[in-house]
Amino acid sequence: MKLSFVISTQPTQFQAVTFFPDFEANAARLAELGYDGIELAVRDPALLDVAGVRRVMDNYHLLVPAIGTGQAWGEEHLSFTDPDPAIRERAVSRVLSHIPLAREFNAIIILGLIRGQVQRDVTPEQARAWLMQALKIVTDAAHESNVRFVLEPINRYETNLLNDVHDTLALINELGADDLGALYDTFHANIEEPDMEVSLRACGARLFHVHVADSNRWAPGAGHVDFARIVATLREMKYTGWVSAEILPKPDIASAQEQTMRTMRPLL
Ligand code: LER
Ligand code: MN
Repeated sequence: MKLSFVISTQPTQFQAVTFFPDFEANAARLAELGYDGIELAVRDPALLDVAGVRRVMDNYHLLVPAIGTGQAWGEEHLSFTDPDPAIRERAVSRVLSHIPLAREFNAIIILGLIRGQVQRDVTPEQARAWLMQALKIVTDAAHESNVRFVLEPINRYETNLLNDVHDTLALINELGADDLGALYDTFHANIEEPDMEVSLRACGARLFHVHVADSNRWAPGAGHVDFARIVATLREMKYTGWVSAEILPKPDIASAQEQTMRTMRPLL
């Protein structure tokens, strides 16, 4: 399994995807620490110097396993489930604009908070139907490009729509697109899942991507998640994909990156 670290390419209020103004210096540092890649959190691909990112990644022999879209919600409140059809359409267009970027880096696209929330005066059934519609459009559009998506269960304090693996898998299976899988984030799972190992196994072949953070969203090793058990389970599942650290820069970013490497590398 390969190890990556999540970095935002644009300033963000979301603390677990630290924005590094000097992307190159940070890529150099992550490469030196032994990371295999950088997961990019990209609010708007139109604002990204794609050739510049490509040059830096190639210089340091780093890959881009995944591209996050959550900041389009965090910074602009775009979502697939907004009652306003114009906002839903903008959210879909935005994610469609992530497809060429994902293709460029052979990366997966993460659909996390961009799904939105069940808003006031909207039924959960309606929100789910809007979400299905959006997922259908983006997966259909990406099919020819061979770009895959992951839907991420996110804990109840961040959204009221799809908090656990069970509900997320049900929706993925109902859509039935081969190129939509699940993202398992140990931080969210530690809050929502009765048994982290059981829910991880339940993802089976639908598990396309993994985020690691400890119970406090600090680096693995700083809380009480049992990463040895998680990785052993991934191995038994024959998971060969990426494990990506999406963590708070605590006590500071350099220590968090080092601690992630110290904890995760021997297990992978
Ligand atoms: C994203 O991967 C995530 O885990 C959320 O908490 C925020 O988007
Ligand atoms: Mn995550």
